[in-house]
Amino acid sequence: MGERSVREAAALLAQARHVVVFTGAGISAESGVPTFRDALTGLWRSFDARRLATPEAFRDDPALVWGWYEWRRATVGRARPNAGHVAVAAIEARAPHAVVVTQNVDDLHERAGSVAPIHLHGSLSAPRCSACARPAPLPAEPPLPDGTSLPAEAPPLSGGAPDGHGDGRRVAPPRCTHCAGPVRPGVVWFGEALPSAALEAAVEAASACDLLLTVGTSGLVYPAAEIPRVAARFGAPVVQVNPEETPLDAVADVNLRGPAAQVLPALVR
Ligand code: BJW
Ligand code: ZN
Repeated sequence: MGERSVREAAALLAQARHVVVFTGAGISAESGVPTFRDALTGLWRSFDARRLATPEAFRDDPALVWGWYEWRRATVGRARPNAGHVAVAAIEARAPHAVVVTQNVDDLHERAGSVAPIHLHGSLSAPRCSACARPAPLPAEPPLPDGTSLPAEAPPLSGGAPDGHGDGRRVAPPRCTHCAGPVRPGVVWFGEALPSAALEAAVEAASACDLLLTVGTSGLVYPAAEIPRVAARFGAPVVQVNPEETPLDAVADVNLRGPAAQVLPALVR
């Protein structure tokens, strides 16, 4: 991460009137929330996240999928916003107009002080009935995460998941109080449409902004990955914060190669 590019990005940010901050799992990584591509730690390592995050997986094995999301909800519940989330809230407070658009299903932006971030992929804390779509209450006590605390010598699990109690992994979803259908996480799975109001608001903000800051996303999952591209197409400079190369390198005017919790605070000093 060159000093010059940090100064350049900070200057772009200071001049911008309409700012969009677009975030992905990488911004929560330093809070201890695994990124999506790293999400399968511990007990979950033998599963494929791309297969778990689908309507088909839930239909075939609701307890497996619900258990995975409950484990993730507990992980997020224990996590705290990091300096990157705090810097995003500072950017929002300073810019005349700012919109945070996140692909994350955690609530760490809100807990850092961001006002009404747009959640393109839903939320871990808004379950609903998979049959009638009515909102369902969250189970009162988030279970303790245990997938990461197992001894390293624990045998890897294969596809046929053992169930039973106390392994913190397979958890039968609650039943809807209206129709008894299985309750599902309020997130957007592969093959499902994004919430249309959220997507429209994000596209509108991106097309009207004069700076888009993209942070901690692999830029691989559509239509969310269009958001920075929309801003660029409408002529806004794009600044990217990511320790790795991504397909968005080609779209970004400034690439800041580093972790969000280090780079973002340097932009608002
Ligand atoms: C750090 C860091 C640090 C690490 N600091 N950075 C066009 C082309 C091809 C395919 C498609 C297409 N359009 C649609 C599709 C299909 C599909 C798709 O995109 N597939 C691609 C994989 C090819 N899209 C869909 O299915 C979408 N729906 C749809 O298109 O519907 C059409 C439809 C219309 C009308 C009716 C019906 C249907 C839905 C996509 C939903 C995605 N859902 C998930 C799961 C959400 C719930 C959950 O969390 O379990 O969303 S998938 C997963 O990916 C999750 C994330 O939000 C999303 C993006 O991931 P993200 O945030 O970028 O994380 P990672 O892990 O990929 O990357 C982390 C990054 O952080 C890395 O770059 C690291 O380097 C970096 N990093 N540490 C900063 N400290
Ligand atoms: Zn129902």
